[in-house]
Order: sequence, then structure tokens, then C-alpha cells
Amino acid sequence: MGDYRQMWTDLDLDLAKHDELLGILGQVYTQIYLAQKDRPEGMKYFDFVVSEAHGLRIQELQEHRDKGGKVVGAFCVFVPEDVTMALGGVQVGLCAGADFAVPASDGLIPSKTCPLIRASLGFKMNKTCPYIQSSDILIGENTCDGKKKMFEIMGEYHPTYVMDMPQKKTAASRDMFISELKALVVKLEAETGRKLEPGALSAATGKLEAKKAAIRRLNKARAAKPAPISGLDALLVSQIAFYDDIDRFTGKVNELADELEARIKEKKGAFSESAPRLLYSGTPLPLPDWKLFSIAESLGVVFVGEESCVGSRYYTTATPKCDGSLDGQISAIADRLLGTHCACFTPNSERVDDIVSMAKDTNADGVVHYNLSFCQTYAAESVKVEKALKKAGIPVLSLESDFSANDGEQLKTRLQAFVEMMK
Ligand code: BJ8
Repeated sequence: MGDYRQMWTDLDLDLAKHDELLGILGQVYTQIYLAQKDRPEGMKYFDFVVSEAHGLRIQELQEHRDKGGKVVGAFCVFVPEDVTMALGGVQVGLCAGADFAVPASDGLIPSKTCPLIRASLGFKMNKTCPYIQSSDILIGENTCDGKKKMFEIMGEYHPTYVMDMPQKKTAASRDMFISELKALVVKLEAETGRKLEPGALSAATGKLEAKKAAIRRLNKARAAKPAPISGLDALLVSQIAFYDDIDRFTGKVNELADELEARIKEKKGAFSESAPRLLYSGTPLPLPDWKLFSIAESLGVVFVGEESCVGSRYYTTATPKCDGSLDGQISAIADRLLGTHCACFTPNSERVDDIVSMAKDTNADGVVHYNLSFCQTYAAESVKVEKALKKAGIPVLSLESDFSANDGEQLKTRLQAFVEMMK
């Protein structure tokens, strides 16, 4: 990595704390990722992206801002990146998947709050996230209660706008969501000083669809036996989808998918053909939350899919065709986003159906349902998920954890017992 200290200083990062974070991340990445065997060549690009996540990519964002473009930070897949793009902005997903930032939220939000929410706030408070610091505006969404209240606090420290979200999937909820998306457009138009044009929006949606199609293609390859890529590597690609340059990322994912398709023909896998196969389902695993996958894959099992927002909930639903007018396109974006079966909706039976069909489509031997501590919506849905999977004859293990390493041994023991049971 080059010397980015001046840029980090200009972004008001806490340099000492930031050095500490980069030191931990570098070590963990080497131990977990670079130690893997038989990785596809195409993963080299993604290793490079991680190594420059706080360097080159941040420099690109600053160059974009220097030319008058805006950077928009988001915490959820419901914030439409094509709208941001069409207004000349770059949207970045604020990952917050590290225990490192959780203590910095102490005293601002109850400790019995989901670690993702605590880390999102913590990364602002401890000034170690160059993506938050580069964001001209943060867009929050009223999905779960914890996030809703966190955004109120975040707004005291960083410009933040909050989109309201429907709780149901009825026609009235759709209307409400469309009007919220239109309000977001007004806000982003004011922020960027541009007017949303139908042609620019359809071009941006086209780019987004190309990106999602590439990720879908990569994930489809994972159904093969042996799986041509580890779960860890596939997860990394989904994590990077939220912050890399869209055109470059799409090209590199397609190159990786080419390689995986060739590996399938040669029967070349990341693990042996007999390795037990797991589907992940649950709360998002934002960068750098690799704990579960690293523990499981060190036991010789391979993850073959993620029913998660860092995974299928992001890439599955395509934008429906429409008449091309601005209104028509915004309604189509609403329909695409309402196809994201987040546990914050009620009822949400579509998610349970998705998990059962994904387990079959990926040739999984079992499902791990995982939710972050204090996430009530996903914990509550785990009961229905278990019931449906048992009915379909698919073994399921429900786990709950936070980002810390404290429960690593306990998770390992439970995963080991589950894998034995599946055999
Ligand atoms: S669309 S899953 S990204 S809200 S884990 S913070 S729900 S308490 S992250 Fe999510 Fe959007 Fe839904 Fe996806 Fe709350 Fe649960 Fe924490 Fe969560």
C-alpha cells in the first residue's frame, strides 16, 4: 500500500487507532484468506482490493469528490445505488463487520444492541472508517428498531437522511415506499445539485443489473460438485460488491466466473467432492466478518451459498421492465427492492421459501441459520426456517453470535457436531 497518511489526516481519521485496525485486518486476512489452498487465480484481484480498501479506493473517492461528485454512504440494500449513480454519485456500503469498533458506541446506544448497529456507530465515533469520513451524506432506513434509533444518534455526528420503510408487502405499503423513494430522489438531487433524468437512471439501473448478473453467474457455479470456489472467497466477492468501482468489479467477477466454469469442467474444486456442503442463511456478514466461514471451512465443509443481504438478497431480484418514464422506473425500483425478503417485513414467508429452494438449488447438505446477537427479527424467523427445512428433510443448525472471537470454540463444537450428524 502506498503512503496515504496525508489523505487519512485530511479525512480526520484517528491515525493511531486506524493503524491498529489495519494491523489487525492485515493479520486476520493473511491467516484466513491467503492461507487457503487451490484458490482461483481470479481471487488475486479481490485480494488486491482488500489490501487497498483504505488506500487506492479511498483515493478514487476523493478524486471523484474533487471533481464535484458526491459520495453516499448506506447501511442497507434498500438504498437504491442506481439512483445515486444516475445523479453522478458513488454509493458505498458501510460494512461495520468488526468487533473493533463496537466499544466506541458505549454510552450512546445500549450494549444489548446488535453488534452491526453498534459497530456502524462505533466506526464513526472512533474515526477509523475512511468510507464514513468520505461520505457527503449517509442514508439510513427504518428497517429494524435498533438501526432506526442509531440513525438518530448518527445524525448528531454526520449528515444523515433517513428513508422510511414499509413493514408489509401490501399495495398500500408499495405506494408508501414509492413516495419515500421519490422523497429520497429530492434529497439526493439537492445534495448533488443535479436533476434525475430518465435516461441517466435507466443507464445506471442497467449497470447495476450487469453487476448483479455477474454475481449471480458466479454463485450459480457454486452448485457444482466439487464446489469450484470456497465459501470464504465467494463471500468476499459479495462483500466487495458494496464498495468497489462498479464497472471494474463487474468485469472482474465475470472473469472469475469464466474461471470457475472452466474449473467445473476439469472437476477442480476448492474442497474435495465429498466435502459436506452448507448453505448460509441469516443476518448480513459484512466485511470483515469471516469468523463463521473460517471456522466451518477449517473443518473441511464448504459454504455453497448465502441467503443474506451480503449474498442472494442483494443479487437475486432483477428490476422489472417498465415504460421508461421516471415514475415508471421508480416504481420498478420499488418492486425490485420489495423483492428483498428482509426479516423486518411481516409476514415474510417468501424468505422461508427462498431458503428451502436455495438449499436445493445449491445442492447443500444442510443449512446454518445464523443471526447476530440481539437481532430479534432474524432470531424470530429462525423458528419458521427450522420448521420448513425439517419438513423438507434438510438438516438445519441455528446459531447466534456477535463479531467477537470469544465464542469461536463454542461455534466450532456445534458445527462439528452438526457436520457429524449430516454424515
Ligand atoms: S435488508 S437484513 S441490510 S435491514 S442484524 S441491523 S436487522 S438488528 S442488517 Fe439488514 Fe437491510 Fe434487512 Fe438486509 Fe437490525 Fe438485525 Fe442488526 Fe440487521
